[in-house]
Amino acid sequence: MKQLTFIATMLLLMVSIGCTKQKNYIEKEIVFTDKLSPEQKLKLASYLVPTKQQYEWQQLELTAFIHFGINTFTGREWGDGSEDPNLFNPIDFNAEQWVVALKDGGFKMIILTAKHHDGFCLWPTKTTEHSVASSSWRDGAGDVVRELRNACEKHDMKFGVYLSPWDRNAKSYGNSLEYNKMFVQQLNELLSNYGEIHEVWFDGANGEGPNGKKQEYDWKSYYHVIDSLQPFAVKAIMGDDVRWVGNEQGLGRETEWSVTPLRAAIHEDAVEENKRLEISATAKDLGSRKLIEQANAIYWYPSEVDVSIRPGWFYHPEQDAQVKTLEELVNIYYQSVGMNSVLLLNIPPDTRGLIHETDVARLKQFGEYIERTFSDNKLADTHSYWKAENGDYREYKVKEGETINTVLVQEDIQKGQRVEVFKVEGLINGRWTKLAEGTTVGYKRLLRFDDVSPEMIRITITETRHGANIKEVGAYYAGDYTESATDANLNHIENEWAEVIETSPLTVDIQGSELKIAGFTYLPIEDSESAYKFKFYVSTNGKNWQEATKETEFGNIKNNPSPRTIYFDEPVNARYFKFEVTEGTDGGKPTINAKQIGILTH
Ligand code: FUL
Repeated sequence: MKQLTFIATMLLLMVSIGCTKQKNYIEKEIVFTDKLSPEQKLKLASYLVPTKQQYEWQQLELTAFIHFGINTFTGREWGDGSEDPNLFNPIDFNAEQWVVALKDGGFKMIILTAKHHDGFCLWPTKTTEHSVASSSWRDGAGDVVRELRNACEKHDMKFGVYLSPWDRNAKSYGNSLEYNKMFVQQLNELLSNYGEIHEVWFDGANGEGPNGKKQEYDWKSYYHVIDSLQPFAVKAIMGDDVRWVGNEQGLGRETEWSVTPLRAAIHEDAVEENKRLEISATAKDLGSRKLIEQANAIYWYPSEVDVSIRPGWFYHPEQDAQVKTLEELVNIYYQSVGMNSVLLLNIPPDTRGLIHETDVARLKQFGEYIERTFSDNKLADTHSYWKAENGDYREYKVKEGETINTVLVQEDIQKGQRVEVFKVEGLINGRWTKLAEGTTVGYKRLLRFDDVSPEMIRITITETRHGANIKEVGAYYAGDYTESATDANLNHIENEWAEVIETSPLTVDIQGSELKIAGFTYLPIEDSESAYKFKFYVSTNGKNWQEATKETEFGNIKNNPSPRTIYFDEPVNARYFKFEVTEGTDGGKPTINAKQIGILTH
């Protein structure tokens, strides 16, 4: 830290005497001294740049998540750790099929859930018996991590691991020292035995251990293991190289600064400092001038947008008709890659151990669409690099007769992120017309507008923190989509309980007479507290109730408010159901808050 403060002061001196050679850029972190004025802090912020591995990661643009594990076989989103390892049996498992499908989609890296919150390990770890080694899959000799790693090697795909710190199976969880030892050993195994690892993903979900004991994670030791064994891997989410964008819906920020005072969990004072600045991963503003003025330190901490191609992170057969449409995926692309972020799209393999045919086809469509659109730059001019001060602009000739609806701008982030406002105009019938306006640019910014056929386009850098280094400008035509969204049927009977915003429990006479029911569905209302823990009862007479399912929680529903389906072990005869919410997502008074509740008959 001390050394960085010194560098920051030296750099400032050099900047203020007009010396701006490339070597003056500072990687990853600048600690401000007390004496700096707001202007000086801002100037320093414009000299902050990514590390080599952060820059390489950013250039991948499209990365993929694979959520696969015991939940694939139980239908849950969050397993509770009590699952029988024998449930894991992907009879047609084929990692190469995953890699080829993702390659077709244009993806450059795959991150596998080597261990999710249920603690089940997809490799034969020495740390626990709760792993593939205890399953009948390949007679206990299988290793998902190894097979996926090999397939990635074969197809020139980068590889990363998700290792959940929260472990609902480990007996030691909550006994901080002991569990940290186990976690470090798991990391050691993954990072020593499977070749190069390009990203290590530590999830932020952190629950209570047995007896309500809370686990204190030893982040320092975890990072030490990564830095020693895989120094080129980026550390994501609870790590300090890659930041969670703040939602699981595929939504980037309109104004996305990779330079931010947001402190990652790696820093001991992270909670305190982020509180002082009133920021968190979900904040709208993470890098404005105002924030930088108040900051004690700033980081190159770029955003990663994670979202699933299906409503759930894990595969659920009832979501086969809810695979995101091409249009939805393309919108996500614009909102992530087009908003200075890397996209991390999840594609969950099914119980066969294969990526479902619908998802494979959608990935291919997506890959082709992006390739078709962005390999055809409609600008006639070559893109010379330019340096822009406030108000500077450049004009570019559009190829004759071409229609465009997207403009791309890229900053040379190896010289910092600087643009604060810019505008795009088109010369149409001899008049300059405004087409779009944006705030931050960063590594890549895409702006969309209605179809136009201008003779030229003009990019104006309206405001910049310091001379902006514009590396690339392009104009494209993004064509129509061939298919439209299909509405999933969440209810098998005619009745529908929609917009139920009532005090729990909700008691319902289903249709006036008894029927056989196999399960129920719950669709939360977005942006509002929803049910997290629940009980679901049925009755034939409205007086005597029986619990219809052992399931009692909608895992991860706070961050991913997707439709939930709960199937009972056996169908039951019932005329009434009673849905009781025992805990809400925000810990408030439990209310039903459903957009829709449905009853399943088969
Ligand atoms: C979340 C987890 O709780 C989800 O289950 C999923 O793994 C997602 C990517 O991160 O925080």
